[in-house]
Amino acid sequence: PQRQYRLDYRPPAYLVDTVALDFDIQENNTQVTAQLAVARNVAGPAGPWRLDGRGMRLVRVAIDGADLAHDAYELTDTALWLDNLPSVFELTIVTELDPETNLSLEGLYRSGAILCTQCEATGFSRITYFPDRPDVMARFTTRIEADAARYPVLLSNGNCTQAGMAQPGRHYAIYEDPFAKPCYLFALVAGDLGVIRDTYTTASGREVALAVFTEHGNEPQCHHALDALKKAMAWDEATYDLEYDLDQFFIVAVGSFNMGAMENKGLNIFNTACVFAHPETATDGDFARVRDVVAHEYFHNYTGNRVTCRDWFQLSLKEGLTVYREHQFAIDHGSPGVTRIEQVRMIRDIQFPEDGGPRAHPVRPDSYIEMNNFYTITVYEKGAELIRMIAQMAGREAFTDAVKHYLHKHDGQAVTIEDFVVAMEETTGLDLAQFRHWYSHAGTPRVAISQQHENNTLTLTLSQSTPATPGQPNKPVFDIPISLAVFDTAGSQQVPPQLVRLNHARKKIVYKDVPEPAVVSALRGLSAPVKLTQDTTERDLVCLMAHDSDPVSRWDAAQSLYMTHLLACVDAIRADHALPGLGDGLSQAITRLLADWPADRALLAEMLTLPSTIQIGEAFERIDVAAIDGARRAVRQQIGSRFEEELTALATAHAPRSTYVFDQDAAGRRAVFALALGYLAETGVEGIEAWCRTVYDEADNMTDRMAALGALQYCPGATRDRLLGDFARRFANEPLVMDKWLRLQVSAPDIDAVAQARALLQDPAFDFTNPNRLRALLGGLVRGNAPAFHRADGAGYALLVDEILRIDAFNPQMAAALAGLIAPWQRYDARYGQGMRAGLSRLDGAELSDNTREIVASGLA
Ligand code: DPP
Ligand code: ZN
Repeated sequence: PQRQYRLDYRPPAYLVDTVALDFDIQENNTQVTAQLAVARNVAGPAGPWRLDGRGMRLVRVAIDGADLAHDAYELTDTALWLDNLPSVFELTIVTELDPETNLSLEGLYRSGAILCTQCEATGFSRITYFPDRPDVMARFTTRIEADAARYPVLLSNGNCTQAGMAQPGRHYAIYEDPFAKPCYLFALVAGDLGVIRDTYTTASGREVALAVFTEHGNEPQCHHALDALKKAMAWDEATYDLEYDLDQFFIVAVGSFNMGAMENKGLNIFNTACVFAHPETATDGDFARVRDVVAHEYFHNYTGNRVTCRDWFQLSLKEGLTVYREHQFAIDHGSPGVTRIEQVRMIRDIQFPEDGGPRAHPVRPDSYIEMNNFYTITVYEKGAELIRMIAQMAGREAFTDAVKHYLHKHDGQAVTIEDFVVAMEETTGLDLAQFRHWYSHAGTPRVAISQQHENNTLTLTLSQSTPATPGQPNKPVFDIPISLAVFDTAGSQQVPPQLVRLNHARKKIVYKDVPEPAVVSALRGLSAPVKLTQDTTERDLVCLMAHDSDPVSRWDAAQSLYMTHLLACVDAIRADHALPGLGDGLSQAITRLLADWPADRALLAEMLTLPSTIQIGEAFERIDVAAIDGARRAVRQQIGSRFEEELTALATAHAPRSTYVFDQDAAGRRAVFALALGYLAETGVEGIEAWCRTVYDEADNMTDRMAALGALQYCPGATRDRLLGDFARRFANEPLVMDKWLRLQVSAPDIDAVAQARALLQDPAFDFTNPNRLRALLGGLVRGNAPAFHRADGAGYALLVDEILRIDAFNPQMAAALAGLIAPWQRYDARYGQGMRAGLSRLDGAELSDNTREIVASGLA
């Protein structure tokens, strides 16, 4: 495996103007004929030309129509090298592939009744020999021919310009994409598909045909996605003046997909999990995710497709910006506070651990072995937070203008993150010289804020430092925007919200005429992706939780209060001491919250949710899985017992009564109900099982059903068994719902979850080639039931390693993602870390894909 370095970038040796692809789809074999109009790139290096290719058979190579003899080119496992080429020529390449046996889910493969493609990052080189790099942009024409009965639907990028019957029993379609694009955006679909259709008229009056395709029978689950697509199209026009640019925009939902979805030009291919949403089979969370992923992929049409990446080190150029746009869209279509809380939680629960572990890498990485290992939460979500910081510093209007300027300046180009930052500076007037460190350096900065208050002068001392990360021992001083406000203890604003730039190691800020006592609200809404320590008192936090003008800050104050108590409980468990009781401040705060419910019920649910076990683990040098899980459960029981009456009243007031609609208010009410039911179940209050049974039996939607089953996870017994059995029978034909069932099968605290997972994996009905199934079962075990996975005898690690080895043989992307779960062994208490490390060593001794080898090596480094 060769490590690629960002600084080794060289422009392509040859440019491809047009590509004509011809797919001849036969029973067990697809023949692809590619005709490329090629010209030497004057800016590129001299010498032979590399075309990438693997996992297929080369049938023919011809230059200007003349076949090349075998000794006129060099063929390796991963490339075709051509030399002594004219400066302008037509290249013909014929390859043969077998999509039926391709389980890697890259290139052309089968998912159920559908033949489909996945080309990002380098799947196109499994279809034909081609310079598989995003800076080679060509105009594609695609002809597909296949059996008319088996594959009545034939789709590719762009506009359909011709279709008809071919030889007896076969038909064809031709698609032309007028926009030059990199090959990673190529897509093809052939299958017997159901469809729902609609149209959208753009701001300038052009009519666009919209459609969502899926295997027959699933059409009723696709309306929400189609609706979301129209919302996204309208939002991008209203927000950024971006109008769709082709005559058609199609989404195809496939069951076997490594990612969530893919933004191929005009033909997005989605994991069914990010398309299907019907009240009976999808939860409120699923509805929101489908809406946001549909929007995300649509937004890529500009941020990604029209302006793309020069090389894969620039991935965040399109992903960070598109996630940011998706976040804005989500905020405009839901509860702004709660939507931001969910984003903050994602950063703290997933990105911070990645940034503090063996896989820490900058938002713009400097090297990689396998690009697919770098579709990470850091590139996506931290990348989006960097954009958000720029937007905060610039102001929303200036930022919007800057994005328009960037898209205009670089339309049709493959560019770099540096080009983006320059475009931001050109329009906003910001100096982002120091800010650029955020892109080049990994790690989560620590910010400390202390306050002194004398004679009505409030002095804040801010300081920063960043721990070393692998390969980057020394960190620079970052430019950190910190949102601050000051309140009095009754919640009146003393200093209005403002953005302070902490661009030195230390900085003092002085506010005059601020009467004592003052309560400082800092890093409001997570204005920068940093970890904050602040000398706030419990009284301050109780005050902010009740009065802060920003709902995210209210929630964050609650999180800090919970965290202090949780950490004390973890310490007590580790020292074998009695648990401390709920303190006065925390009790008061919860009492107040339960006496006066915020109108935004989803916010109430968030404010009553304890920090996750991962979040608690982040506070420790070494993670003690059992102590952390024990502490969190104990605190939930303390709250459940102390507030049983209030929580019962809360649940009663929010119990399901009307028919399901997915809107902010209704979803918030359901979230509060599920939360209260969970507390009561975990506390074991009288009659809870019967209540859950009633909710389950009477539910007209999946959200309430899952609320009942989620609560029953704490109540072993006949009721739980009966309802889980009913659930499995009722939804046996809905794989995505059965994924929820799989998660439930391994998440209850009282069961032998590892044995259960092993049994399910060995069930012949379990499709272990499907990533959604694997994520549900193995992800459900490792993340959803950490104490069971990390059991002392190492059986959890053994199971995971067995599965990684089995999966790596056919789907390296999936196997590598699973290996990432045990890579950060050094973050764990030795009791766990040794077993995780032993698992990595076992992997290290086996034959592995480059993907999985890279992850294992990072863990063992
Ligand atoms: N499908 C992935 C995404 O949209 C990769 N582009 O983020
Ligand atoms: Zn994306």
